[in-house]
Order: sequence, then C-alpha cells, then structure tokens
Amino acid sequence: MTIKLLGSRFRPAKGIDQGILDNHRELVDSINRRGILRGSLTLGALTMLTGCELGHDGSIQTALRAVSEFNDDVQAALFRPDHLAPTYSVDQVVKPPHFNAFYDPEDVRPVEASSWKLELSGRIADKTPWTVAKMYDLPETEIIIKHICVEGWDYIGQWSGPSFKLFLEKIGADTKAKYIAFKCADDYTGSIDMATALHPQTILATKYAGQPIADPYGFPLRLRTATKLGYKNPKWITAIEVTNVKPGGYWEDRGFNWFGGI
Ligand SMILES: Nc1nc2c(c(=O)[nH]1)N[C@H]1C(S)=C(S)[C@@H](COP(=O)(O)O)O[C@H]1N2
Ligand SMILES: [Mo]
Repeated sequence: MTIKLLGSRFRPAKGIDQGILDNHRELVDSINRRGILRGSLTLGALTMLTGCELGHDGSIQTALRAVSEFNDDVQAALFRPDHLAPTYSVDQVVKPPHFNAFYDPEDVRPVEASSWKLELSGRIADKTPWTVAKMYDLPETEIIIKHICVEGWDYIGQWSGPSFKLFLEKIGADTKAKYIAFKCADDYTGSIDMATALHPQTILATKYAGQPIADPYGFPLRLRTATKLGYKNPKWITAIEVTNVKPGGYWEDRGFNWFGGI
C-alpha cells in the first residue's frame, strides 16, 4: 500500500482505503510535481497537519490541497499558541515506547548521567551548563499525547519533565527570538520555532510513564511536543541554542518540511 511521492513512500495510515488515494491520483501527482511534499508523509500526519479527519471521500482532497499550499511561514501564522492537541488516558499508554532513530536500536550509545551536561548558547542570559540532578529538580508537567512518525506509525506516550517555557524563563532566554536549535548525543540535530517552544504541551521530558526515560528513548532529556511530528522531537539532547538564524536539522536538511506540525 504505497504511493510514490517524490521517490519516497506515501503509506496510508491504518484504516484508510487505498481507493481513496487512487481516486485522487491526479491531485497527489500535481502536488508531487510541484515538489511540495518531500519525504514520506502518512495520512495520519496529514490529519495532524491539517486538522481534517481523513478517511471520507473528499476530506483527503481537502487535506492534500491544504498541505500543498503550506510553507513554514504560513504554518507559523496558522499556529494557535493556546490550542491544545488531543490528550489521552493513562490506560492507552504504550509501554515501553516505540523506538525509532536513524539507526537500529542495537547501535544506541547510552548517555552516562554523571558525565552528561546540557550546553546552552545563543540568546540566553545564563549559559551555565545543566546537570541531570538540576534538571530533575524543576517542577514537572505531564502530557499523554500521540507521537506520529511520518514513516506510518504512531503511539500514545506519557511524558513528564519541566515545561520548556519554564526552562527558557529559568535560563533567561530571549523568548522574542525566533528559533531553538538542538544537538543530540548521537549527532542528530533539530530545531523548532519559539511559539512551539512556549506552547503549554511542549516539555523537556525526563520521564516516561513516571520513570526516568530509558536509554533507547533518549535518556536523560528529550523534547516532547504535542504539536509536532516525531522527527521534530530530538532525543538525548546535549545542547540548546536560542537564535534568530533559522536552524536546520537531520531530517529537515534531507527535505522534510521544517515546520512539521500543526
Ligand atoms: N537524537 C535523536 N532524536 C530523534 C531521532 C534520532 O534518530 N536521534 N529520530 C526522530 C524520529 S524520526 C522519531 S519518529 C522519534 C522517535 O522517538 P521514539 O523512540 O520515542 O519513538 O525520535 C526523533 N528524535
Ligand atoms: Mo520519525
């Protein structure tokens, strides 16, 4: 069940009839030609990006058209800072979390708590690096949210840790700056816009289902935001920069949409 989009896979999410996509082949092809959708994008992701409930004839067309018109500035302008993404109940939480990275789980290089430091740079008043203990001292916010990866899977996870807004305030970050860039222990990089960083459902997660995040899932610190797709959530974060110069990221540099969210 795949449709070629710019040479990448376009896999319908579970429960979506391939026929619906086939019926809109012309539209999919026209979006393809215009080079707007790069990388693989699922209908689950489209649902998230556009807020349309897909699966009915017609809604797919609306959703694809909406995405085709998107660019980062438009998406940023449409972003509603107080609009909350759906949350779920504790009994829906998947344990352990689903693992994904640009390499296999066997190749994860665990981070040592004792040597880990969070480096801070850019438009930040107090750039003193943070330790794990200091991170765990901050009050926690919990979110039970759906993680959607563009490869075509999703899972509901229960994440807790300091709200990113609280953390940015603590370090004296310039919250009028435009972007936040992340570096990770595995050389993954990522970036988000400031509005997303300040969103109430964006946290620096230290725990999953009430326990410290285990190695394959990003110990000791990962970003979890309810308004972005999986690749916009860096794991094993080691450095945070606040900047007005638009940063890239591992997947963004390979053609994935920079905004990557709702
Ligand atoms: N450091 C790091 N962060 C990363 C990745 C990665 O390869 N390295 N992969 C991203 C992608 S594409 C996804 S879907 C999620 C996977 O998170 P999970 O292991 O909780 O499923 O992590 C994101 N963050
Ligand atoms: Mo992903």
